[in-house]
Amino acid sequence: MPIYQATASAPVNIACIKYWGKRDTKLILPTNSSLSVTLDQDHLRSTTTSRADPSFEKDRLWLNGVEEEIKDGGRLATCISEMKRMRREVERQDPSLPKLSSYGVHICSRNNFPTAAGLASSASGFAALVSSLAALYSLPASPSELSLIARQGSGSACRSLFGGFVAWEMGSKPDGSDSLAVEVAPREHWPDIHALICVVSDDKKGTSSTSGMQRTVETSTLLEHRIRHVVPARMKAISEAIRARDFDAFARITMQDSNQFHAVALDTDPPIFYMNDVSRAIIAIIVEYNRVSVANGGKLKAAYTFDAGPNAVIYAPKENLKEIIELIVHYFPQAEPFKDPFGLFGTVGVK
Ligand code: 2P0
Repeated sequence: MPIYQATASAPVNIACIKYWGKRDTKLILPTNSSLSVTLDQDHLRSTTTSRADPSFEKDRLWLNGVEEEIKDGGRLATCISEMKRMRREVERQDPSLPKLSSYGVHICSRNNFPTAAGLASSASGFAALVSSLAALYSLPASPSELSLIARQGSGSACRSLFGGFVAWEMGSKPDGSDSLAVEVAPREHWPDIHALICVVSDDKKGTSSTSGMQRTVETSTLLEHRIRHVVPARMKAISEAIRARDFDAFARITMQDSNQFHAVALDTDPPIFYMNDVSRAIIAIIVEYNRVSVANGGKLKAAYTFDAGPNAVIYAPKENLKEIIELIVHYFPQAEPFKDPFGLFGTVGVK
């Protein structure tokens, strides 16, 4: 009996223009476009193996060794059934192919970063899941086509189908067929940009992104302004900054958009607070670091951004990273770069 099995991996991505809000919660269609950088370090990835076999009675999935329930109509079930639908189409066109779409599939996924890093794993997880099924089923699908499916697992996952600088275009069609990820620039276009992740807390976050963003959609008046009048111009401006490798503009927009995302979280009823005192201290350090540079006739040297939790991600040209880590260690003497599995220029714990 032949073995039908494939393995794929996908990295974490961190948004510069934040996704926050859905116009369709079932199809996961966003209220605004977003843009992220896919982190290319080997140590921040999900790796997923899928196997199809006629003896498998049902689809099953293990995450970090623990079996997860695949609920009917849930996000996992949707992604798996969409991939099987694409496989059926391939089998219809070439009837000599084995009917893998009718077999059960067993999926085993692992994150190589500790949950303690407090990083969202749904983005890399669903991207790796969709990539491994695409390989198993030998689908002739582009990353953008696969992003349509990963999006239905978790919105931000659609951006992890590409490396480098990636936009998730919100689209306008009710069926979501134009709400997909596109490459703005490959990683090699701007290899000088690095990301430093400051682990402020590894607690599970108080308000999940999924429920938090819908509360914002229902109650925030600021969100409407952001969607209509702010994000479209920012998407354009940051894409241009990336193409021109203009770190000053990239940094300014990234920090502005992180600030506005946290402002709409605060504008939610009841309010959502994702940052804590350590997060705000990191903002102060970066603001001052940039102020001194500009006061001396220089440009911005670093950009902070925060997702739905207190951990900071600092984007900076490589030449500034050592200085930034030294600054953080100076203000947080207990901070210690994780030695394993993170290298010095990867993650620093500032708890
Ligand atoms: C982002 N975040 O663009 C934003 C910034 C958090 C803050 O995408 O409901 O886990 O699974 O689509 O993708 C978090 O939202 O939410 C997120 P679902 P997801 O990265």
